[in-house]
Amino acid sequence: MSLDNIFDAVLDYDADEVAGQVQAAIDASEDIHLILKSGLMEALDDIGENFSSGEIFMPEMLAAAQAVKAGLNVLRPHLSGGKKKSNGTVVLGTVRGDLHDIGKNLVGMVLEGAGFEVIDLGTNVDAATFLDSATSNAAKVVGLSCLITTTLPAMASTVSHIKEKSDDIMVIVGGAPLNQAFCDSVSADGYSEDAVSCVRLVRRLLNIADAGNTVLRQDQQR
Ligand code: B1M
Repeated sequence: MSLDNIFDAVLDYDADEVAGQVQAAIDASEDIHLILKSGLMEALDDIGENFSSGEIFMPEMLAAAQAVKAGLNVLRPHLSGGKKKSNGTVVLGTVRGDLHDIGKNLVGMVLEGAGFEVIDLGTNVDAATFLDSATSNAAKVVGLSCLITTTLPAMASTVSHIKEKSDDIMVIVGGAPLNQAFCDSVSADGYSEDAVSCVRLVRRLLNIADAGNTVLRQDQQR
């Protein structure tokens, strides 16, 4: 079954095989959400567990991330779609000290699919760079991602820097170590737990009706 093949190829750190298996799954009309969740993300969870238990080390974790990225590149057109970009601009990045970007990239793809212009600043981004980009691009929303608990303070200081300097920019946060309580404690404008709910959050903040896109529709069917 092709989802198992995707999962196995990530655990084999074989980027070409992952890309080929994702394409095969798309060609077989497999649900995009399942390809993402059961194929790519569950494999990364396994990798994380193997890292925690000392079975694998950084090079393997990095190779798995690269394999997943190869799969995401194949999925990208199906996630970001061909919608006209007219819903506004979102500046996105992973906070200072944090190099994880797969979740942030996914959020960006799905936001693009929902019609937002996404300015992706990459990883290890400092507070001033977020603010400068939002100001110069007239973005109303800045999205901060982080994956390790040690970068939660950077998340907090980035939110407060942007809030101190601007009354107009809304700052939203996300990433595995976060929750709504953290969001409230740093006075961010919103938290979402995954890419699909991030689109809903941004739409709500910008008062945009929930028109839905492919990924959102699949999510609503679950
Ligand atoms: Co890292 N790493 N890593 N790692 N890594 C984790 C996060 C870890 C849980 C693994 C483990 O120990 N089990 C652990 C963190 C533990 C902790 O914080 N307490 C960890 C560690 C410790 C580290 C290092 C410190 C290891 C070391 O050096 N000894 C190091 C840190 C480097 C640094 O950042 N300074 C490190 C490095 C790396 C690699 C570079 C090798 C690689 C990242 C490559 C890359 O991203 N380009 C890597 C990887 C791959 C992982 C795991 C295996 C996978 C992460 C991932 O991409 N998940 C991870 C274990 C795991 O997660 N199971 C692990 C898939 C991704 C889609 O999920 O990012 O959560 P996620 O995104 C989700 C949501 O969180 C949400 O939407 C996405 C889904 O739709 N979301 C948002 C994310 N951002 C959002 C923003 C939003 C809204 C929602 O609004 C703006």
